[in-house]
Amino acid sequence: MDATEVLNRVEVTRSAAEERQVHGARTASVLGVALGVSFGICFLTGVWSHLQQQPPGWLEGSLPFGPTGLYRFTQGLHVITGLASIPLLLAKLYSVSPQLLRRPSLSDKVNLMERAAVLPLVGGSLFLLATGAANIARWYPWKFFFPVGHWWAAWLVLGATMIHVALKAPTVRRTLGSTRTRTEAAEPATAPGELTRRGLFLTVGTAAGVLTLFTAGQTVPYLRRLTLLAPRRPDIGPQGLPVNRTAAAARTTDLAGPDYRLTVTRANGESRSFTIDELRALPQRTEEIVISCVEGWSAMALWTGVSVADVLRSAGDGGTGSEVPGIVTVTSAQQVGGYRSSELTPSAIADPRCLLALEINGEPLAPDHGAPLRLIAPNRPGVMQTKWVTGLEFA
Ligand SMILES: Nc1nc2c(c(=O)[nH]1)N[C@H]1C(S)=C(S)[C@@H](COP(=O)(O)O)O[C@H]1N2
Ligand SMILES: [Mo]
Repeated sequence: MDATEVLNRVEVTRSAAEERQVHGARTASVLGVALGVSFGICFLTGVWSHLQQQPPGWLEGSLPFGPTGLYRFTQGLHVITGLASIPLLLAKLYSVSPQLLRRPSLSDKVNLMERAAVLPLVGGSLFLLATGAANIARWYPWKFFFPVGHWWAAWLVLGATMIHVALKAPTVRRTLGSTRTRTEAAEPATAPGELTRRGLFLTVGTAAGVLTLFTAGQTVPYLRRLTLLAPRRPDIGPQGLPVNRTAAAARTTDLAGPDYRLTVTRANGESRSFTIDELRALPQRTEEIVISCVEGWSAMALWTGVSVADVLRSAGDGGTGSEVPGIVTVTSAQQVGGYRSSELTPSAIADPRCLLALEINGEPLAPDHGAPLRLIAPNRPGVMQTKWVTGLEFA
């Protein structure tokens, strides 16, 4: 047996001794892989949500309009995986706490790099999960604009994760790979009174499971009755639907009077206004469309109104000869605060289910749902389903 072989043996026995423990490499690897999966799904669905809300110039107008409930699915997953990541991350931090607190060795370059990446990784992940959870509880104890902070932190965490994964992949492969059975035989028993690895996995699994089960009902209809921990029950609110910003908060309470007008303004400044009766005289459509808030709740409703395409057609081309609009901005009577306007891409406008709704489930819209007119379209973040609509403006 030569020196390397001896060293290899020593390494195997040492790692075997570590592995059984909650602070060992195997525990950290399993939790790391689980976190990788949940963070990965959370990241991809988050990027998707961001692209829907703030498409960069080169993408604007070319995002697929998609199936009706696509955004409900992706954003539901985003919030579910984000919440499940909380116990996973806490367990992972607990598991690696001895290594985290150990002083980095200045001579070991790889170790230094690993430790340097851990700082943004841990800080960024805690920031993402904390701000995300506060956001769905609609608690904003910070000064920055949530989507922007959340977005850039996600990229920081992605970068740090890539470095971390590259450096840790050999450990994960070693601890979860085929050598496991050989090393496990040599594992010492856990000290009495110490949390076993199995115990830790059971705890974190239960926590993640309970959190998911009791919040997913805000978007998964079958789990509705179990929606005990989510901030919203999707069936509670005026006309059986939650409200994020009320009419009072948006100061639009007396909009639905006889003076109401919807004004379509062309790029050349020409405009055409519609009264409620004129809108009612246009072809009416009734569509079942889910409203999916970025905060993870969603609710199905039956909406009746006119399609945006019909309104634009009826407003005419203003003598410009161009029937096909580019981006159209939907404006509202709300004067201050976020989400008072949104943009419609040509593919959204082309879909006849892209509605300006006058009714919900057969009743005129309640003030809190955007009376007298609100936008509702398939596969669209809730923040872009503009309420109290008063204008359509060509870019
Ligand atoms: N003008 C305006 N429209 C708005 C909002 C707003 O704050 N102002 N909030 C949006 C958000 S975040 C959501 S989830 C939906 C919710 O619609 P609802 O209150 O009818 O359920 O409205 C959207 N439309
Ligand atoms: Mo929302």
